[in-house]
Amino acid sequence: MRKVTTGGGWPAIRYSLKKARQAGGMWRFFQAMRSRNACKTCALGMGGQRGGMVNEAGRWPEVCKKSMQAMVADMQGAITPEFWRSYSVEQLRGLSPRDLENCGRLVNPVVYEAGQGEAGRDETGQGGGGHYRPISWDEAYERIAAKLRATAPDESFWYFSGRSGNEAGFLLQLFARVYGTNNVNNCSYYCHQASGVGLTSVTGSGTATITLEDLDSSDLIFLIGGNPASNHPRLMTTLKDLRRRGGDVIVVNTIRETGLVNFSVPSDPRSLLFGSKIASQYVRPHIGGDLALLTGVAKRLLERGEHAEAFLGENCKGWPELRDRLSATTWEEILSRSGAERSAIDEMADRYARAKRVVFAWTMGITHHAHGVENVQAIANLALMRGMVGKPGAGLMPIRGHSNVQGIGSVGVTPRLKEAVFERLESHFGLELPTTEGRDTMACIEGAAAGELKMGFCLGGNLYGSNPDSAYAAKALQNLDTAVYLSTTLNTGHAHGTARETIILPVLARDEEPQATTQESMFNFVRLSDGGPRRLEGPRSEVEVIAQIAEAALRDRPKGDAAPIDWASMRDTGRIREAIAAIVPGYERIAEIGRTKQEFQIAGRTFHEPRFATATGKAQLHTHALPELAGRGDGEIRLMTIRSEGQFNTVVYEEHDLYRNVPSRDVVLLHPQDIERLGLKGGDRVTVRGPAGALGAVRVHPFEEIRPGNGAMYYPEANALVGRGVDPSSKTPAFKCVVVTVTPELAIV
Ligand SMILES: Nc1nc2c(c(=O)[nH]1)N[C@H]1C(S)=C(S)[C@@H](COP(=O)(O)OP(=O)(O)OC[C@H]3O[C@@H](n4cnc5c(=O)[nH]c(N)nc54)[C@H](O)[C@@H]3O)O[C@H]1N2
Ligand SMILES: Nc1nc2c(c(=O)[nH]1)N[C@H]1C(S)=C(S)[C@@H](COP(=O)(O)OP(=O)(O)OC[C@H]3O[C@@H](n4cnc5c(=O)[nH]c(N)nc54)[C@H](O)[C@@H]3O)O[C@H]1N2
Ligand SMILES: [Mo]
Repeated sequence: MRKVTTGGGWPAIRYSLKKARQAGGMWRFFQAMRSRNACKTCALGMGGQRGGMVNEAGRWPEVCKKSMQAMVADMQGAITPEFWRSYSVEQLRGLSPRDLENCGRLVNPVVYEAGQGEAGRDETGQGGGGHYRPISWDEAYERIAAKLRATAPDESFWYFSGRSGNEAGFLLQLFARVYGTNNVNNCSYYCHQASGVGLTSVTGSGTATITLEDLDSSDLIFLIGGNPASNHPRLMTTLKDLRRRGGDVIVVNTIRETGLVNFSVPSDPRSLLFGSKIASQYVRPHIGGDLALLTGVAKRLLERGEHAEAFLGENCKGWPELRDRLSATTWEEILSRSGAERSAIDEMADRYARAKRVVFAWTMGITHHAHGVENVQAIANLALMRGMVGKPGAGLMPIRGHSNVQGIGSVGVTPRLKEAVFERLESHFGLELPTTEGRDTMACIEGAAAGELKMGFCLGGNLYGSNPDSAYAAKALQNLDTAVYLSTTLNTGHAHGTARETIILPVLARDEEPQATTQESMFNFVRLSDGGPRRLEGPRSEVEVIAQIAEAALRDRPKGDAAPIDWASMRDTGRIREAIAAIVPGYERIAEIGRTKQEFQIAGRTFHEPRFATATGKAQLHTHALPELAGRGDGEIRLMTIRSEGQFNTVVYEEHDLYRNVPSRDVVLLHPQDIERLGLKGGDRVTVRGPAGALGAVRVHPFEEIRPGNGAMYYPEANALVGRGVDPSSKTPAFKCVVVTVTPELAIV
């Protein structure tokens, strides 16, 4: 395979053309890509009323490979009734994520009843030769409603991915609470929850403090623990422009990612031909070493007196404590717990001290740790030390994952509602809502495993595939009486995350919805998706399905207890938006958006002045103890689980990882020094053992780009290894820090 030395570029363009052909021709495909709908993949924000492939600043064309992949997947043909007869659940379990996605679009409600008179089931009634079988919508609704009526509300849980619109998210959480539970959560608990918790503890608001335009006037961006060249390629245009303006990009990443060194922006001829340099400085700490590294940069600024003493005194709380802690922390501790060189830390501090408007951006390399919240707070400390939060062109920017994960959180898909939202929900609808604690995502899986939960309801996503400890997750979900999935395509969750009764309901993608829906970008910008013509007969609108189930399930509630909500009227997304406007602070303008088409910035979240959303109006600094690096024992490797650019989360589109030059996914990426240390050779078959289990027949792939001592494997496959330990503050698993051993497989003679 030819070595790829730049991200993006011609391979990305060739790929677009190939995808267009698969989608039934260029015209059909680009019509779909250009429709007025928010892009389906990441939350950088694209599309909406300005048309597809246009960003919030009006720039066009902004495309990326994965948005094309997602579009082509939605443009597939239907899964036929014949398919369900041919493939048993057992056979579906043998299919790869890619095969399952390629089965086509779900168009019929289907039910699987584990062990119903089938041979081969085990003693728990699972497995065997059972098949999903198509049922009518009416039967599906009645079955679900009957199960809900028979289940105690707190024995149910409700998981949401970040793909659905605000309307479906709001409606389903409302139904779950009226039904009687706060076991409502979203994929954020496995993603950016540490950012939300960390930012709230600093500014009083859990999202980015800047808008997209702010990036265009900044002169330094820190890019920490993320690989936007693959995962948020549109950000690369911004980084390229910043470098052309003479600004700096400091990348902090355990892997030297090709596209963060050099990237060819497809829509820019000069960049496409010659490539654009991205990183001005590239620092590679050990996995989990960021907290110590960031503390080191802060200490250096303090030692040189380059911090903004007046800003810290006027606009922040906790500076004396942080100053004392930085002084007391030794350089020895900082270097040994980060793995960074002193010279690199000094250079970072120098560049930072020279810059005038600085943005700090980060992703999963920061949040997927047992100290994820502390990582985020350390980033905020560093930014506040030079007054870089609370002015234009500077601030804090978690680069979000799913296209509407932030909106789902805003409209109430969290176990605990913000006080204002709780009160307004009650008064707007005249309800009394449950005040129980509500479970986060991992607590739901553990509750299911313990038999405390009986019913799971998932709006999109792949709870099984995204979960650490796959074997445990499968057992937990299989321990449920009923699982309901609202999905567009098949995934491993439908095969392994089966309950005694599993029902899949096929839903429309947002660009097929008969009514408009809304999504919130990571910059707190709400956009309107027009929807569009349905591609296939069968799937239904998410809001319609939710409203029907709510109506059926609550129909027989005794009067006085039943909520006075007219569920049938809630099929109208405009009605739902009126409720959101009345209930969610900052969302008032959503009431009119269907009519005016005026997309808007959510009030109260962007900080261009140093007045924050905390009780005192000041930002809060935090102090931390520096964690020891994990996995330093003999024969141990500190392992991160990561994405390739040819996948979107648990959906794998391509076997090879183009930018990292890795031909297949069944590999462990190790530095040649570690391969030698462990007595292995490139290409060896090995067993990798982690806290949750072992994976066999893994191939050793020599990978110079990773910092020695650390390894990488692909998610979701590697979830067989990842343990269930979570960050105590954000409940996020340490997906990026799994201590493993790698041992050769004995050749079978
Ligand atoms: N193509 C594509 N795009 C996507 C997705 C996808 O699956 N495919 N998923 C979407 C979603 S939901 C999300 S959340 C985002 C995820 O976007 P990213 O966070 O960029 O994705 P990951 O693959 O999890 O990569 C984490 C990066 O962090 C680095 N890293 C790992 N551990 C550490 C560490 O301890 N310290 C530092 N400094 N670096 C570390 C890795 O080398 C890697 O470059 O992408 C979104 N966009
Ligand atoms: N080991 C490890 N585990 C991880 C991670 C990691 O880096 N390492 N990353 C974590 C992260 S950041 C995340 S966000 C989670 C991802 O967790 P999830 O969001 O739960 O998973 P996805 O794979 O994005 O879900 C894909 C499915 O969503 C459905 N879908 C697609 N579009 C729609 C739609 O419009 N409506 C509906 N109803 N369904 C739709 C399709 O059926 C598709 O199969 O995984 C987490 N797990
Ligand atoms: Mo994510």
